[in-house]
Amino acid sequence: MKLLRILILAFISVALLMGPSYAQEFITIEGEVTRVLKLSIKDLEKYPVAEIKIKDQKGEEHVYRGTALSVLLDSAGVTLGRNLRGENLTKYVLVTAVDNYQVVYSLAEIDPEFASNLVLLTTHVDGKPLPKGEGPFRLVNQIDKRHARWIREIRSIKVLFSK
Ligand SMILES: Nc1nc2c(c(=O)[nH]1)N[C@H]1C(S)=C(S)[C@@H](COP(=O)(O)O)O[C@H]1N2
Ligand SMILES: [Mo]
Repeated sequence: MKLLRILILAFISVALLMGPSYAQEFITIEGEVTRVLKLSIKDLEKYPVAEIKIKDQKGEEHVYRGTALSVLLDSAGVTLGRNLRGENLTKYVLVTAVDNYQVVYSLAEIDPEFASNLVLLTTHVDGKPLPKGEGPFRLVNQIDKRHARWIREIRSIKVLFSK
């Protein structure tokens, strides 16, 4: 009986250490980039951390942690900052999830030199990895009052020209 208890405890500990099992473990950043990025949660740890403390749709406050999307796009060579002008301003970011849900952001609303919005590629909420069905990656942003663009289970992030 004691052995069984130890086995069950060991199993639970291993399951907790492994974290949630996701439908997809990585995302790609592609399209109008100079370098395609394929990122897992581990890869994202190499980038600077940013947090947003914000209410969810139910009005409950949470701390979302991840990396600013602008930092990742910059690392993929996307036109931001001084290069975000002229025809580059017609580029948009198409985000696709595992369930084929899609949302669009414009580059200008992601770029901190343009907008005071923070668009965060999150991996953690309240100190824990995003739950199954939500993670490993979810976009959260400061500005939207409705959270329909807080896209869960992201599969790809594509930068595209609108013409
Ligand atoms: N992948 C994916 N993300 C999604 C959706 C979806 O259908 N699929 N629905 C969106 C909508 S319409 C809302 S309101 C929020 C709801 O977030 P919640 O489930 O955390 O409350 O998730 C958004 N993210
Ligand atoms: Mo929604």
